[in-house]
Amino acid sequence: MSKLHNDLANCIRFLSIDAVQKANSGHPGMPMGMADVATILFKNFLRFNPKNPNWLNRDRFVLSAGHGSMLLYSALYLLGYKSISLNSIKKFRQLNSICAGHPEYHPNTGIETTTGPLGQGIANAVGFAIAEEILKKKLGKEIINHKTYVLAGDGCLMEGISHEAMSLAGHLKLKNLVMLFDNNSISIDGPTSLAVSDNFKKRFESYGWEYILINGHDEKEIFKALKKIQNAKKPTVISCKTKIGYGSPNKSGKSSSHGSPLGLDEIKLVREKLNWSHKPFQIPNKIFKEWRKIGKKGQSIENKWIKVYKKKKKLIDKVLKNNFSKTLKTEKQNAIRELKSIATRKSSELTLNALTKQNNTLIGGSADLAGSNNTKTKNHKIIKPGEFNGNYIHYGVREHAMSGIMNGLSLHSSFIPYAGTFLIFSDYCKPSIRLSALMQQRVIYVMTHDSIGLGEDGPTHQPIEQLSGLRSIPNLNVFRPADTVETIECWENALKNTKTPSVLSLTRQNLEPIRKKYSKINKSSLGAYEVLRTNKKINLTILASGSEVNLAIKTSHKLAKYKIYSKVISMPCQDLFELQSNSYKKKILNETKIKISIEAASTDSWKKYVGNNGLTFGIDTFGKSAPYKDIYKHFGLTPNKIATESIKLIKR
Ligand SMILES: Cc1ncc(C[n+]2csc(CCOP(=O)(O)OP(=O)(O)O)c2C)c(N)n1
Ligand SMILES: [Mg+2]
Repeated sequence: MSKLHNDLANCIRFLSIDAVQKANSGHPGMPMGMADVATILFKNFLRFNPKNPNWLNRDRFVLSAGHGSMLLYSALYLLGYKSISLNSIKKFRQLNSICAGHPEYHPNTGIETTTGPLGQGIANAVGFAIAEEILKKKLGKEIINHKTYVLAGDGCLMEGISHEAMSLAGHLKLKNLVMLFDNNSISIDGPTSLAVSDNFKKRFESYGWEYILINGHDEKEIFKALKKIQNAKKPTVISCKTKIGYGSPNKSGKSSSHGSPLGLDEIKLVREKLNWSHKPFQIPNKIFKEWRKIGKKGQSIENKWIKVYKKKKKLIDKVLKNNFSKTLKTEKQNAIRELKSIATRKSSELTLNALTKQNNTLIGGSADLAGSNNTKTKNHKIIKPGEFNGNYIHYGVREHAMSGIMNGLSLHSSFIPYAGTFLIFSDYCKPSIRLSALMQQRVIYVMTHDSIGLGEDGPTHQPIEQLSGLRSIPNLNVFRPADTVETIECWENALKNTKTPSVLSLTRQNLEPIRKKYSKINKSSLGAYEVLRTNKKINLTILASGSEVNLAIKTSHKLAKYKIYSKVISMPCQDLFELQSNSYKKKILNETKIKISIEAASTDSWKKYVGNNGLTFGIDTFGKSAPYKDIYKHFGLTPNKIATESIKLIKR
């Protein structure tokens, strides 16, 4: 190993060691083990420009093993990214430091995605690689042609999401995707042999990946492998045999270096062993300059690129432009004219049909339920292995990877990913949905078969607690439209909220139209609004969403016969309702003392609106397998039953 290489790699090692020690928490083992690989990657291969972290054609580097965050922060600082100063490294894991415990996505900083939940970064990287291929087809390879590197550890590869994501990546032949596998055979509980005996070579090759095994501390082997994969024909994994905590006499190769400070005594020994006589956080000028030199080499490459970009700018702007409003307005007018009783999943398909007629950056998909989720329209072109001139992805039965991949598609540049599964299987997507929300990505989850209304498939398929659970995720809009007009409006909201992901909860069963008059206003954007009142003066408020709005209307009319007058509030999005002014909220909620809610799901998220004087009509047990009208009856979700209970409540 050359002295220069050792010096460069040791900068990453000691910044990581010192930051973890100062914070008195964190993970030194991985950065120490992968410093050699990272150094050669950044020095010789990765194309990037710290002066413009957003450069469209940069190589993407994803740290899937997010606990090793100090490796990323050290590299970004050393390379000259403005986002990470030495001071922020000294504040590793402290309040408001960009150097958070695990990397947190911030645009334009070099931190490409939020990682920490193991395996997510792999799916994000697959999303980046797909985005790169699609964009290359749209804009040409002088504009887009870059690699996506993902650093993943044993833990990432144990996670189910890695199997899903890598299998799809192999199938699609994502040749610009490279995994750097930190194959140190150690995780928290000890040697990975406690839990894993996979044959990695066979595993990856069976996915259609190329597998290269190297010594992750051998400068030449690392260089050779990275050089070789520059012209790969399929995704590649470079399996780097490394020593966790490399350089630590007592802790290297052991899980004790994984996730706690090495301790001052041990750090002294590491300094001796690696010949690093510098004080904590001190990088000798000469080596620092070498790192900054590496950071500068991308500038001229980007400058050349900018010249080509400028020539093609008009075309690029045109290709990446979205113009949804006019289309959605026309769709709303059509819906009012036709007033069809259709399922909201069908309403969503009609909306998508209109949206996909024009050029835009929507990328659709489904986890093997295209026909049920109604996510694929006749205008879609399918993305196939090695063929990326399409806009629809058959994700296969891989809900978790699908969601993580959508995060990658969204983070990459201009794409708006949407994809479907059954609402019940949002549980299989949840960790990635949460990250869409945390990263403020406009990812749209089309979740159909959204209640007992799906009928005979029974309780395994009928969501109960999912809506309440999803509503409790911060910065996620959960939409449950009541008819076609609301569905169009909810789609519009999902597209307009560029920093918030959305879940569209849609029915399998047909619904009668609620909104029968055209209004320019997107009423769903208020989160809740009045759809009916049976008298000027009322003594009951009925809140409902989706398929139960019609039930609420029928109940309201029934109650009027007994001279109990009410208003019906359609509440397609609780999250947006929460953002309205106090006076609007009061107008909706405080007109009557007594309120009831109706939603064929867990009543949890309605209690806050209904309060102690009211009743929540819903389902707090598991569903049933039967024709759906029988299930509604079984759970007392009928106008008669709800009216009877409401009369009792009011007369109490
Ligand atoms: C989904 C998920 N489960 C559990 C954890 C907690 N965790 C963090 S690191 C880790 C072990 C990872 O082992 P490996 O990837 O081999 O990292 P190394 O010890 O080699 O640094 C675990 C279980 C996590 N971050 N994410
Ligand atoms: Mg490991």
